[in-house]
Amino acid sequence: MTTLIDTGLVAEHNAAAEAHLWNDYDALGGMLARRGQDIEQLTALAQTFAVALPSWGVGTGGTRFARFPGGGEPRNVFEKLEDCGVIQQLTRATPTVSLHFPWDATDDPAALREVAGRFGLGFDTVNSNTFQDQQGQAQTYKYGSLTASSAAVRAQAVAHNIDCIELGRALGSKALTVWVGDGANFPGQHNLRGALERYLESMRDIYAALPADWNVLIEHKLFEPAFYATTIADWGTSYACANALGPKAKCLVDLGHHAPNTNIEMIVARLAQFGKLGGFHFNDSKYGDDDLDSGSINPFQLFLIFNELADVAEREGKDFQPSYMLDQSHNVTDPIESLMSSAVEVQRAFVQAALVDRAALLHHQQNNDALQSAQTLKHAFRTDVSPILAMARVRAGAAADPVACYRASGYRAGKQEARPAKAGASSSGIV
Ligand code: PSV
Ligand code: MN
Repeated sequence: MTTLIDTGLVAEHNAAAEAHLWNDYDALGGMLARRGQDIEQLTALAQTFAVALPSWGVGTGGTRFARFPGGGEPRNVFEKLEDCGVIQQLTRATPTVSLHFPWDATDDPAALREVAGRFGLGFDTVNSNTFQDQQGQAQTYKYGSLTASSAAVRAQAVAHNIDCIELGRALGSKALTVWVGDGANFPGQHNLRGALERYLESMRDIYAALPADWNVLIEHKLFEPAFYATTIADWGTSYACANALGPKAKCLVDLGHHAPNTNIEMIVARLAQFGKLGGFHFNDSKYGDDDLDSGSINPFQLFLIFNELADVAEREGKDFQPSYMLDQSHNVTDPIESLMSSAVEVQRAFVQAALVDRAALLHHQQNNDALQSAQTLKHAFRTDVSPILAMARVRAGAAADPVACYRASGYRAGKQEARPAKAGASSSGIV
């Protein structure tokens, strides 16, 4: 396997961190033991955690207004894989990459597989893109794609999704994520029911092209770019469509795609209860900005989501395997640093949720003890599991402190020289 950051440097970094890490780990272990929890089991659990990287996330993203490219950005899908390889090497929590077509278009999927394998990476869900026009495309998506009033536009959008399935198949993916920006900007612009009927008709054709062991994940989003009525705006519509399509259709929850204050953990519980929770795009949001770093605004919400996931896992065991992906846009940070810290934040919520004393919680709930129920959750959330996460990384050969180690490696400065920006480079971020 090719290592992108010098392993000697990682070892040196870890050796310098180790004395303090052991002190903190032992202290936390003692505290957890008093609560009847085994730190070693929690560290082993942390090592099972995996979240996929969005290929588009390693480029500097942007807002709707501007993009401020950073130096040394990846200029093609191979360079994106290289950056993802760095994140995986230093965190060991991101073993797969989620590609987006046609941004990551390739006529040689075998080469992609080979390069990814070199960096210890596999491929997660593939994403289609019918929310912008591509060069040379016959029909425009200006007025929608899977829901368009034009049959020719719908056929083009369906064909693109089927191409994505074919590519994904060659890469070893097992699911297609479909997000469409289709909708209306004006009342009366389109018939609300008619648009959803056309969406379902298009999705039936895509569904029919799924291999036997594949899923299609329907991603909802409240608004943007359709500001009046987005066709797949909420989990209810997503659920109804997944249900209408069949067992291989599930719902994907992008945390940033909800109105402020929405109870996302309840959406998670509902979708799981009815067997339709297919996956996540993790990020954070304050107002309508849907792609902030995971856990940067509301880490308690992230914890509460994982608390629901722990509840489902307890009920359903190993059959419950939703896809975990990050989906963020980085306008003011180094994307590699943001993705590493987000992966760690999601892993943190996963481990904190495992600290919840579920028997005590059930007891308090049954006794209608609202205060103690809430305290049981808060007790787990307030526990700083950083030493567990660091120990899990060090034992896996990753970095005790991924961002510090990355900064010390000079990787970005090296890439600034090796990857001079070129005009018309492939889109490496969200613009
Ligand atoms: C849309 O906002 C979204 O969340 C979808 O997942 C897209 O595929 C992704 O962002 C990239 O634009
Ligand atoms: Mn998303």
